[in-house]
Amino acid sequence: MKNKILVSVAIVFMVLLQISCDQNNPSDLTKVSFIPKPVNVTATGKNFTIGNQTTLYYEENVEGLKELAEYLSFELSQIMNYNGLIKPVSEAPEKGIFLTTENETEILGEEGYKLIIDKKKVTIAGAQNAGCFNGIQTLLQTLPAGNTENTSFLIPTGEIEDFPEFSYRGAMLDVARHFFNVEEVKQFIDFLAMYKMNKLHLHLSDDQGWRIEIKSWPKLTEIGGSTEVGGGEGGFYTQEQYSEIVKYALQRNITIIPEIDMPGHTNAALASYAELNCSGKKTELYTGTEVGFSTLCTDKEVTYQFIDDVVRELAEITPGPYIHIGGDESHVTPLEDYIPFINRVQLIVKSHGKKVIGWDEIAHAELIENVVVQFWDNEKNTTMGIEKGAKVIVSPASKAYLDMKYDSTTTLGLNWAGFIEVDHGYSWNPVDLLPVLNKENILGIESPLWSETVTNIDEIEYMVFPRLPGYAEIGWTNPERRDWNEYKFRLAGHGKRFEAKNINYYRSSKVPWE
Ligand code: TNX
Repeated sequence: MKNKILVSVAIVFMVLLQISCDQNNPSDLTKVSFIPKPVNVTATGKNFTIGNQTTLYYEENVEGLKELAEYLSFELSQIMNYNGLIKPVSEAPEKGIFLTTENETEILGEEGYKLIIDKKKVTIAGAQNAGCFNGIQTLLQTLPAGNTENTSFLIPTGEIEDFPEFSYRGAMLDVARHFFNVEEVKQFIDFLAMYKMNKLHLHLSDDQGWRIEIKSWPKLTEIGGSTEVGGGEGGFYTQEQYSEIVKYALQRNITIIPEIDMPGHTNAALASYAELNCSGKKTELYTGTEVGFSTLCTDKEVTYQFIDDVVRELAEITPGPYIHIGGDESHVTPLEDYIPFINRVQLIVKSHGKKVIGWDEIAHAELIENVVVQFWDNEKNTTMGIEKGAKVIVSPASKAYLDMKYDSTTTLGLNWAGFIEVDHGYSWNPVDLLPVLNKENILGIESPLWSETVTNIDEIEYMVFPRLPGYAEIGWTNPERRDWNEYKFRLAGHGKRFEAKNINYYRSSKVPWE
């Protein structure tokens, strides 16, 4: 009898303990603040426990799945004292977390996935590895922003089926105006990965700096890489370092798109090699922030030899399909020189097996097949590009530029395209930007961070957060399912994540932070 009472007391005590531990007992999957918002979420009202020993299984003999399991394991170890095993299996396990690409639902496409959470097991099924990666990001968002003292978490059960609206979901980092080192670029890549963005455009050259080693033209980095806006010491990536960035990005489903801006925005090259100038004389290095004053000499043969060498070396270390040729703001290149120049450069890029992306001005040229025009400011150019058969990446400066100030009190950033508060940055649809744009001719969205005023990772974070998740959602989620007044609460839920990751974010008053 005594024993029975003791047992009952113990049970009551345990239940009470359980309830008090589970004050936020997360049993409704539909209540999780996912960004970007998934296509379909169904809740089944129970819990799965991720413990510090939960095994990560992956389907054997699928290239890349082991690396994805390792990635998940690493991410778990950042939010709890995780040290579970990673194991290949030939069929679905009974429990644990299971990564697989055995997926009957083809409609999920290259990047879609199913995330099935039941009481005993979590299954992440991607049609391809990219889908598994995206499923991992969604799973991570079901977990609270933890720390390494946590030993287990409860997550709600249910099922998610998800795939993106657009295949190109990117951001740009200007490493030319201010140089950012490999570690900083990796951090930036992690920000994109958290929100399922899959492209990082690196603006590798401009008037103020040349940032990528070109072995056949070594002075580009020796001289052209030696400074930056404000006169700091600048820097550049060796080809090895660049490859390290490419690899790090690829492990996170992110393609690097390198940009060499031309014929304008080229003072760093013109200061490195006299022969690239029409005058035959080197220019001075430039550390100011004006644009539109420099040009390669478009009627010298050496210019094309130079471009051929640069594109060849860059193509060799770039596994992604694109090379970005810039083409913007070439105010001192007469149009009659600009057009044949862009025509010829496109063929150079093609001859090295890559596709061309250029800012919307390149639409003045005759566009070859598969060219992508990046709309940043000019409707006429973009319309012309589409009429010439190009697809479009939308980066409207007044809505998507990460270097625009939030409001008049923001100390970093510029405001030539206006202020971009968090709600303004979120509340638009790519297909409604211009009459010519539609779902078929839009490849996707990119939000560029120009770095005239941004000098270190803290400042990058301040301009990027909390706007970046919004751009990620515009790229991923169908516009009919997006609404600022609902999104703002989900975004608020991510404030704690930013804090746990020590991200220096802008605490916009438009967001009801928790
Ligand atoms: C315009 S956007 C530029 C850049 C500047 C940026 C500053 C574009 C293609 N060109 O050279 O850095 O504005 O916001």
